[in-house]
Amino acid sequence: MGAVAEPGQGITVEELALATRNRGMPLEGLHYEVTPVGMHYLLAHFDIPAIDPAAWRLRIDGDVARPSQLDLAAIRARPAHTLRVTLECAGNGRARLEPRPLSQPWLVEAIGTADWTGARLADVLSEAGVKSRAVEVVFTGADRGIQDDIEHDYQRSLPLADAMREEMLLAYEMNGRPLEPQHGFPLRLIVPGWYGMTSVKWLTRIEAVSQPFTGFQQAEAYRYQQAEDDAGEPVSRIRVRALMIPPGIPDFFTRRRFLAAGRVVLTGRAWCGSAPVARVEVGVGGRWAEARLGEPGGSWAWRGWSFEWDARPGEHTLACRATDAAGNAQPTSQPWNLQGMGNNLVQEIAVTVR
Ligand SMILES: Nc1nc2c(c(=O)[nH]1)N[C@H]1C(S)=C(S)[C@@H](COP(=O)(O)O)O[C@H]1N2
Ligand SMILES: [Mo]
Repeated sequence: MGAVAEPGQGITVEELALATRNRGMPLEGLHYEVTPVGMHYLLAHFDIPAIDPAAWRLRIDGDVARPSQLDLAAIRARPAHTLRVTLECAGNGRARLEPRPLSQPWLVEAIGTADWTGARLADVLSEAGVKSRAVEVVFTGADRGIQDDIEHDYQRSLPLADAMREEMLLAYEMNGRPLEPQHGFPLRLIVPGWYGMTSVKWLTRIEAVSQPFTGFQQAEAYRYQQAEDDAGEPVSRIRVRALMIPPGIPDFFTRRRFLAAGRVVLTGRAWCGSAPVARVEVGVGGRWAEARLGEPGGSWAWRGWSFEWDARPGEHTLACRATDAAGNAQPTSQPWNLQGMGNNLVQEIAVTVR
């Protein structure tokens, strides 16, 4: 885990190959409270499995009193719950770190919000009768690959108490339609508030275990660590972040923004996985002022904000930063970590007002 680019080294062909497979949400997509499915960010470590829904089964076993195999109809037959959830990849912002961790080179676009519909994980676990010695629940996807020379199925675990929380969903619909193949068809876990890696796609198995799970994507990947020999802290909940829709019009290649002088309404959205968003500020040339918050988007989704700016001719740097109800604000300089996780550095946009 944890190769980094040489100082000044440009994006490598391997990073480019990952970036073309795993796309971000274009920032103008912040316009939509619910991200259209085709604009939602996408991340798959390995290949997108082609699953025959008629043959597919979900195995529930391990430390449970009543192991079972459920087909899709059995899961759809349970009470359906819909939650609006903002997902963000833990690697969002990675490509802005110096030195740059070599992996999927996200800038800030690894985000999206969807209405996820499915059965409650807690209902399914309760029915299975989780034994008292169980400490975690392990979720297995149908995808398999090699990372850091270790071949494995994509797997993540949750502590049992988290798995039993009422917002955890076994989702079969995204925005009212069956999941698309790339988003986890036919069934995925949705873990509101946590970075995306926990929301295991293409679920095939849910296993209650009596020892903490030590698979690659749990024990090696997704840790805030400073060096290879640093065990680090596990990555879990989404750190507070605000993003702005880049105003005006872009230059095709540089993406620099151009706009006419006068009153401009800057808008964007802000979210946090551990506490509600309490405030958003907008910075113009380093001077910060309060933005107006829109209606809360529910417990797990982003919240809109807006700010009126009297744009004067010249070159400007616009920024936005959010603070959560626990007082955590986005940093203006980012502490580095080896895997490039949880970088919620404030977004800056260079604009020319003419
Ligand atoms: N089975 C499986 N589940 C997975 C992944 C994966 O590679 N395999 N990637 C995870 C990561 S890192 C993220 S950020 C989210 C992305 O979900 P999305 O592509 O639907 O936006 O899926 C998670 N679930
Ligand atoms: Mo991710």
